[in-house]
Amino acid sequence: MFKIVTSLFLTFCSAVLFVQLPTVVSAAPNSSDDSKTNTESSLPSFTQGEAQTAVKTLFDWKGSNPRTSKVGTIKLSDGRQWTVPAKTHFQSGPKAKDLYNEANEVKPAGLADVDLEKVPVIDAGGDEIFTAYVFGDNYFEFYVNGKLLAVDPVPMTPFNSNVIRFKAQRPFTIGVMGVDWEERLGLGFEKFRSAPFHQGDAGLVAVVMNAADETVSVTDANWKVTCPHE
Ligand SMILES: [Ca+2]
Repeated sequence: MFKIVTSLFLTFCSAVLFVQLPTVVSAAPNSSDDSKTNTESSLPSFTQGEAQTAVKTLFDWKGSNPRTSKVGTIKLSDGRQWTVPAKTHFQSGPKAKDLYNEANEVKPAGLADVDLEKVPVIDAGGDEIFTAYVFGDNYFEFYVNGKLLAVDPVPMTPFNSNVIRFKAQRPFTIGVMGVDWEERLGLGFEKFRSAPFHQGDAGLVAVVMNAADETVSVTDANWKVTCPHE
């Protein structure tokens, strides 16, 4: 898949990306304790073997390129435990509306075929309307000022994209948690063609437009990224 955020090549971890719009002063969404994140990410952590599977099929896709979307846990050598591939809000969070999703037979030929007026506007605290187009390989959660607005409705396959409309007051911070799903839980590998242990990869691209259809933000080198596990 395409990747325009070069710092987001993931194997067995999730990542949180966030961007501060030009006049934004607030911190990264969902990471109010940045010092803890930075401290933990600077320390090595060790696991051995595959994780224990807790959820065998988070999303059942029977079309082309079906994947398992498993979730599990693995213990670290220091006694802590991680949820792998990541702790998400997939089961509890509001699902983002489909921009393109084979699983729901939503397959527009282009934006001209997308009726944005049917996409509800989520209140993120403000009056200005924005539209975000998001593609995550494989999964994303979209935040504004730390509030979860929507989650990717497809954790692994089929590859899909979404559109999210929201009202906000500038300045605000956009945050996206991206997860590259894995099939060899805890190892970062997936099954790919004939390879049972194929190294995973990841990518995420998002574009945010204002009501005048002008680009407000696009995932680029201005976005910051951290790679937490919990
Ligand atoms: Ca997805």
